Amino acid sequence: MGFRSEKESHLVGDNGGEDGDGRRRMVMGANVDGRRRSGGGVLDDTYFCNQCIRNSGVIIKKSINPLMAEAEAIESDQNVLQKHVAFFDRNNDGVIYPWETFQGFRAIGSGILLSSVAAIFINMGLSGKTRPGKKFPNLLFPIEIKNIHLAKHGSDSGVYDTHGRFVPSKFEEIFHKYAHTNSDALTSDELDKFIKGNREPKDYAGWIGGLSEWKILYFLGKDKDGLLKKETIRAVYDGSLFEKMAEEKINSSKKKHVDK
Ligand SMILES: [Ca+2]
Repeated sequence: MGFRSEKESHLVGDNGGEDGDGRRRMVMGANVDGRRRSGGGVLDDTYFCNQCIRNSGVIIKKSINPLMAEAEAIESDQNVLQKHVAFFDRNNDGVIYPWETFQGFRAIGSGILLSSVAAIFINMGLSGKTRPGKKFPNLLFPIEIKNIHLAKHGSDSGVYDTHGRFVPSKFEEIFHKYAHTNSDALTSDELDKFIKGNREPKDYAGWIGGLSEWKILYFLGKDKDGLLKKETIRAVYDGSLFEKMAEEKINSSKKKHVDK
């Protein structure tokens, strides 16, 4: 039993061939220092997402370049970002108005202040981006769900690709890089490092977007030990967490009513 060094892993894992499960892997051209070339250019390692798989006691690093991540995303659900926000479309008409954002936040247990601030900033911030070609802002600040991928900000994890599709390898990368205390959860400090690690230079709007989203998620989704679990984060990406939280809030209210 043993673990290969990262450099060895690159050499073993990135030159194509078969992985330990006998599946044929196709990898774009690789050179010996672990940096891959595509179309004659050298791409920085940060463009690649590494996924560790355990096999026979050996960790093999599978590196997936953007083209492979794209292919992976196509195979998965194509409307995950739309699903993520659909919970807030309270009347299912494809458009989210500020009062629906407010109602959605209240439904998952947020207070009136947070729900109000979220409704104002989210709708004012995203409405115009989801209405391409419209010269004048709609003062009701509607968010059109079909175009929600256009509102994706920078300095994020890359788990949604530019089309709003879920990229599993980028999701796994969060935990490989930052979940050191528990392999399937992030502590508050680890979450901060993750948020800072995503930042692109001078992308201040992206910094604010990422910080506020993840801090709100941590505030609402952490467990009693202060951990933001992998399954919670996974569920927020497809929006199923919101449905679950709303259900729990209703059940909690019913229980309080019965106990009185
Ligand atoms: Ca609506």
